[in-house]
Amino acid sequence: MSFFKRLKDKLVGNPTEEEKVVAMNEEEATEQEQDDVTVPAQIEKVEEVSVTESPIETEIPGTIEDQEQQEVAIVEEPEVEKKPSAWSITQKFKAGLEKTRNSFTSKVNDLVARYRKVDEDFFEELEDLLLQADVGFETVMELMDKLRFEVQRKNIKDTNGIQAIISEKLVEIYEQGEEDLIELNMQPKDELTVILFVGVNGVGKTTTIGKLAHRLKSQGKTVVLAAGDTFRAGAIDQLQVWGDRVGCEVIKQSEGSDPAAVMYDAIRAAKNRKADVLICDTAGRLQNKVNLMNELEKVHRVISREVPNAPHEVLLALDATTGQNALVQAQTFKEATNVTGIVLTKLDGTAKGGIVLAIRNKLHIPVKFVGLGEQMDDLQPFDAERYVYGLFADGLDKELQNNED
Ligand SMILES: Nc1nc2c(ncn2[C@@H]2O[C@H](COP(=O)(O)OP(=O)(O)OP(=O)(O)O)[C@@H](O)[C@H]2O)c(=O)[nH]1
Ligand SMILES: [Mg+2]
Repeated sequence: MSFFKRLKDKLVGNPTEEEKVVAMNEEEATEQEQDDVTVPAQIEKVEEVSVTESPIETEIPGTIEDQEQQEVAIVEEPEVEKKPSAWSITQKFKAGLEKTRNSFTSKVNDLVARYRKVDEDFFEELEDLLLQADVGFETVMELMDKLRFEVQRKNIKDTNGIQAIISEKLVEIYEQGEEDLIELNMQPKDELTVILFVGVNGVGKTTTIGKLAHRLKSQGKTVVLAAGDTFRAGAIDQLQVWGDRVGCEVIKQSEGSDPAAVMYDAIRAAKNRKADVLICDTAGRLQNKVNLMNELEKVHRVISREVPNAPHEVLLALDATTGQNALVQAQTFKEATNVTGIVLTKLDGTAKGGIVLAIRNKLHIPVKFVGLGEQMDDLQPFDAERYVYGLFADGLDKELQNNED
């Protein structure tokens, strides 16, 4: 099967007529929320959209109310599995990667227009652009080798369509091997799965816990949250707000208490309630790094003593907007705990979304989820095809149309 056929199947899926209507309604709702964005339901109709204001920088009046209404609706029907259509998930990646696309892809387009012919100078400039987008040195080198080889093999002379080849090769690089690790390591039915979140302060741990709890709840799971950040004032309340919003019980003690004791309580409570998943929040800031790492070790120890083989996931939250610094943080945490996956938050807030590829290549820890915005359903499992589509949406729309079967 050709790359584009595969890509199209993945991005658009095979929606039933009913799903198409649902997708269109969802997209209309999004349009109303975002006001200035047009999101057509059919790939053939995708047009260039106007620049959306970033949710980080702007508060749209009414958004909070709208959000609350949506949340109430979700809390009322927790048992119903609302499976979003493939295309609506694709659109989330497209929206979340808008900053990167506007910065990186417009430069690539500019390059293509200036060069027309593929030659060594073109490759060198492209290499620079990829490095600027934080893709990471090794990945860029690997990609450039693949591109040169492909261009030679297919005897490609002009730069038209080079975005499509870059997309294909990026997916190829990302998908080498570790695909299966993206799924969360969930325990069989009737057994408790424990997920521990770690990361420095402000990266988005607590917010991501809320979003993940919402995600798991909408899959019909019972989720309990453990307020393990007893250090920062307000952290416990923040988790409680998420618990109320999503409809999950939050196990907590007073500020300043021992986080390991909170975990102990939370595990007992989760077992008593026959919960499917316990998600544990932790502090991102302590007096010093040694304290932070010691605390994590202790928390880890208590969890694994109470539940065999737990924690089943240790998810490290990294803030995509911190660029290469995120890689340094990851190294530190990797040394202190057995990190099983990364959640890359705030991908929507950076123009250097290439960091996903650098993390994968440098750390060999799978990026399990990406944060594409601040709404409850803006946490998505990482998906190389959708990510690449987010980078090159406009160029790829044309290719996908040309490859109609
Ligand atoms: N735009 C955007 N903002 C996000 C995302 N994830 C988290 N945030 C925001 O990042 C800020 C910090 O998030 P928190 O969840 O409080 O971070 P934390 O890691 O728990 O921080 P500490 O509790 O201080 O350790 C909040 O304003 C979130 O709304 C995301 O994917 N996109
Ligand atoms: Mg927090």
